[in-house]
Amino acid sequence: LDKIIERKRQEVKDSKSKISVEQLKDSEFFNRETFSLKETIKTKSGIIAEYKRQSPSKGIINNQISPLEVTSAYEKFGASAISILTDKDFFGGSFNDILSVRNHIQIPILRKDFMIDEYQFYEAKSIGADVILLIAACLSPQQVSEFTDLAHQLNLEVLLEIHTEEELKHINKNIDFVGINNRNLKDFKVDLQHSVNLKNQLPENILSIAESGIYNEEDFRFLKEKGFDGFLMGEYFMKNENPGNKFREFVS
Ligand code: IGP
Repeated sequence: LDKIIERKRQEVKDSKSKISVEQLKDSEFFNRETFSLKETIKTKSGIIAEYKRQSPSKGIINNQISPLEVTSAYEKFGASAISILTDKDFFGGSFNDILSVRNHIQIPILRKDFMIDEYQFYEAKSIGADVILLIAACLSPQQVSEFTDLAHQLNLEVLLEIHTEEELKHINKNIDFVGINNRNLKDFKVDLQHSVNLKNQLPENILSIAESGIYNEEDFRFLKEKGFDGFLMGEYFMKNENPGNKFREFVS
């Protein structure tokens, strides 16, 4: 994670020197009306289905099929939102993975990246995102609070990801969703029971999302029974030749 953050700082520095915030504000998507995951999480399957080409823990997952083909199937078969990785160096993603689908998708898109600088929030808005991820493991509670305010000014919803009891301190009343990562980002181990224990310590009435390592219906049903409102799933769908078909099977 430290390596990713270090690389991300350089990346943001480079982007800032090429494109100013003013230029980002001129993009065709900057002033669009966003879609709300707070709405679709209740009215659809609750699944945030991810387009993920590769990851540090798994290597290449699926680099053959286009974002549009996958995400339009996710939408058609009832996803509450789409998650798209935009990190290039570690996840093989790009802004274009969002840009190429934005005009074709009528549900929220989560820009999945490592947010460490205000500039990235303007960037997220300019490429057509509706929701952004804040990872507690790489931010202070103060940063979470400031970034949440900025995101809300831009009409972006905020998913705060936590994994430890210590990170419960990062939660504030303004964030829109708490995501509990079932996967430890340091050693990549998945532990669903750990997430349930953490969920039981959340403030009441906050929307909760179980993230990662949901690999079968049993995992899904277990987490649903424990009261999670949303489920972020990537690899289970993406490791198939046709992730959209896998999604359809899963929800039917
Ligand atoms: C999806 P999975 O195990 O279903 O592919 O996980 C998603 O939760 C995962 O990609 C993720 C992630 C992250 C990736 C969760 N938090 C933070 C990068 C950064």
